[in-house]
Amino acid sequence: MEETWRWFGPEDACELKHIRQTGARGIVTALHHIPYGEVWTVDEIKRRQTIIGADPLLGLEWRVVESLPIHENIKLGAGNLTLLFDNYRQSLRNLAECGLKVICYNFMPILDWTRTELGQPLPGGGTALRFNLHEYAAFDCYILKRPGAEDEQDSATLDKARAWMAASSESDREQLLTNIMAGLPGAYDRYDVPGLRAMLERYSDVSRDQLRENYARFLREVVPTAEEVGIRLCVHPDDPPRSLFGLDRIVSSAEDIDFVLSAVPSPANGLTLCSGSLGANPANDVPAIAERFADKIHFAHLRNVKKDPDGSFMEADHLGGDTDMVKLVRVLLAECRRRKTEGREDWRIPMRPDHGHELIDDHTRKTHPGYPIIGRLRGLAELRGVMAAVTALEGAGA
Ligand code: DNO
Ligand code: MN
Repeated sequence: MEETWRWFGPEDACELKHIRQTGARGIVTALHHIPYGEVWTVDEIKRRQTIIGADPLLGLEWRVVESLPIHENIKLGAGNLTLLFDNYRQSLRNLAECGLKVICYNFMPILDWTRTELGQPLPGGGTALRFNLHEYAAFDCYILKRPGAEDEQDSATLDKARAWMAASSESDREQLLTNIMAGLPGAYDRYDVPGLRAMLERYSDVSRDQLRENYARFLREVVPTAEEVGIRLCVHPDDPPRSLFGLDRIVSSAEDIDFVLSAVPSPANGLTLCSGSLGANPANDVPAIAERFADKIHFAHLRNVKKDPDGSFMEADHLGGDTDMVKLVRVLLAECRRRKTEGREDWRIPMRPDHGHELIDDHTRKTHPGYPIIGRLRGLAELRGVMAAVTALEGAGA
């Protein structure tokens, strides 16, 4: 696999020279400053490429776009969609013209990855990201006060949620909102409580079937263009893979992925295999999902989670959670080998360590939540070891 590293752009406290020191050479980034729905121009794309390639000694190259975001109106099926589809197709053409072929996106309504806790202490002083069901429930039922939210929780969770509310200060509740919004990639994007309520209201009459249809329509509109220009689109699964705040999430299981890939069958319609996102649902057997959809995996996010019985989970060491990472890497490397034998140009699936713990002095740098340098470096180093061992045992060339 090709080692890559997510970089949030020139404002990222993780600098390009740091990335080179991790050993990764492929850059995963996006033009986060361009508002959702607008065209990524060739000029803007090239400007970013120039920055990434400025120091030839580093040998870095922009390899994966994460993400080319989908405007909320496309998910809602509302407003002037013709313009939004035209713009998305134009961005794809422009990216292809600049040599960018792997484009990750997601179809999560309103939010991106969602956690309630960004600094769960680890032995020795590091911290991890965590999703606590009772804190999520406290926010949904008693801060957001979403009608019907209490009916979705069992009584033990509601008791814990009420206890959390009783013990929390105004600033704890403000922090919970900040934590829930932390996954939005624009760094400064976030909704306040009234803003989130207003967005949820817009989704109130979008059923799960309608959301699926809106997604299928998006695929019908853009996949043919992607295929024509040689782009491999790859959807990132929902994180966590469950509905949140009454919003359906439709890329959470093997059945959902099958729906997406079958909606418009094409090599351009593929998957970002995110082991941490899929792995947060106990019904998902991540290596089996990877095996089933191997041919359509265009990008891999490797990380691990440790689940609690109530639906809470925390981000574990990359090799230490509930997903058998060695098994997963074997599946992915077998697919790389298979493609190589077929002479496919996409045989080296790009992978990146997805999220990492905040370790040692990571807290001194203002990196994006979930994306500290040392924690990810540890993850990449461990995964590199697994990849090297599997390659040595099962065949070179991947
Ligand atoms: C979570 C992360 C996400 C992901 C975006 C992709 O697992 O990888 O931030 O990058 O949702 O669109
Ligand atoms: Mn991911």
